[in-house]
Amino acid sequence: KAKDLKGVEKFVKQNYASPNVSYYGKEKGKNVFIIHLESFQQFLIDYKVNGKEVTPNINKFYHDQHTLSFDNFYHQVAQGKTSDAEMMLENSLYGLPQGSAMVTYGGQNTYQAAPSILDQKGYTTAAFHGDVPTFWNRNNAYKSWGYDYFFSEAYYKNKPNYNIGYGMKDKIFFKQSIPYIQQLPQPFYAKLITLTNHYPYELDKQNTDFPATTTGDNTVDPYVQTAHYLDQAFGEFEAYLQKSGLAKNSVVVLYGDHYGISNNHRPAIAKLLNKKSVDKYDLAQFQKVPFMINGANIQGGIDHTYGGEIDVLPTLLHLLGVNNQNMIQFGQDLMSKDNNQIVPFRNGDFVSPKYTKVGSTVYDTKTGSELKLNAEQKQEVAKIQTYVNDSLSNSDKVVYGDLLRFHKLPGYHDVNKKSFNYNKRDA
Ligand code: GP9
Ligand code: MN
Repeated sequence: KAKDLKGVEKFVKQNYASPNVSYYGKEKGKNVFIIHLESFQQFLIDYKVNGKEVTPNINKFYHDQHTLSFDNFYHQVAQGKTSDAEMMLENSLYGLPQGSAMVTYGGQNTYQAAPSILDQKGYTTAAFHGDVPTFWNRNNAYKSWGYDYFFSEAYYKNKPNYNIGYGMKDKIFFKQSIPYIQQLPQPFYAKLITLTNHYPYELDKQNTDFPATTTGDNTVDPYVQTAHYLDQAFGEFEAYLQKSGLAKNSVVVLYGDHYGISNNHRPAIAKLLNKKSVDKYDLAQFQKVPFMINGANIQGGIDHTYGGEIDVLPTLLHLLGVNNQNMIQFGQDLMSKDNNQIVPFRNGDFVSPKYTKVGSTVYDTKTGSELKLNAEQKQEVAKIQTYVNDSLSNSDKVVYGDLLRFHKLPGYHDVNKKSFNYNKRDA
């Protein structure tokens, strides 16, 4: 019901983080590339096997003088995995406690998502992914989010050796996406979702030129090999962006959607991190994924702000000079001085600069030691917990109740889902 929106609006307003003047509108009108790095964890950055960097191209991008890179950025997905990440990135709404919001509510709900917001600022919007369009209900959710185009499997030439593991190989995917990108009227917002670095981390012989790790866990050890392949694929795409001149008038966002190595592999994780063992604190910190924004007008560097996927949309909108003050978004601009640096996980756990809470245990984020809370600390933790719970439950209210259909945004009109057709038409 419309009145359910009132409480949600109040929460969002109270937690609005105003833009940072040194970033607001800095990349106004630029093209945007969102590059979704499948199962890519932060620990891979600058990680070496036998003295060799796993991801030299991504590392170079990470340290570029025009890349703002976050090293305390966490994925916040639950069962919806990739789809939860997409939901957060494009809507600043959380996935659901069970299942996938994109599957259950992607088609029917009203959204005020990145593609439709930018579309109404003159952008062309397109999503690229080498899988079938029905996976995670993308074909319906993307219409609700306002994507003009969705280039999925049928748009890509396929041969038997083009696939490995989960689907189309990333190098082929990027290469074949280029002709479509070249046809997009500028400015555009383009999201490219990679796939090869997906469990079970399979690669063909010709691409296996990188050593596996030697933890002895067969599920874990090939992970760096597919990550290395993904890095090469990104390197080739980045080279195209430079050569074509697109890099100069584009913002390139890189992010990892979720963990690749699940918590079931503790002994292997310990070996990878060069530790004797890992506890719940270590596993919480192991949920870090990369988040980087590159743009010609961005003064780069490594930023230690604590944040997560829910924060990407407000951050990006401010960088593009889009006012989100009246929008229902649950994240906060990571560049904002008002940012509260609380990272809620879907199960109610959280990370903040001071406290990391896992189940009923609270750790000191800086040292990793378990805390016996004094009265003052108890109060601080309770306050953070209230924010976490309210943030998740208000977001859920929006999704379950389809509340955005009642939320009128000045200067914005609802998406006409019927105006999109993602079927491939023969040329
Ligand atoms: C499927 C791909 C994988 O198209 O995006 O999703 P995941 O299994 O990582 O959630
Ligand atoms: Mn994924």
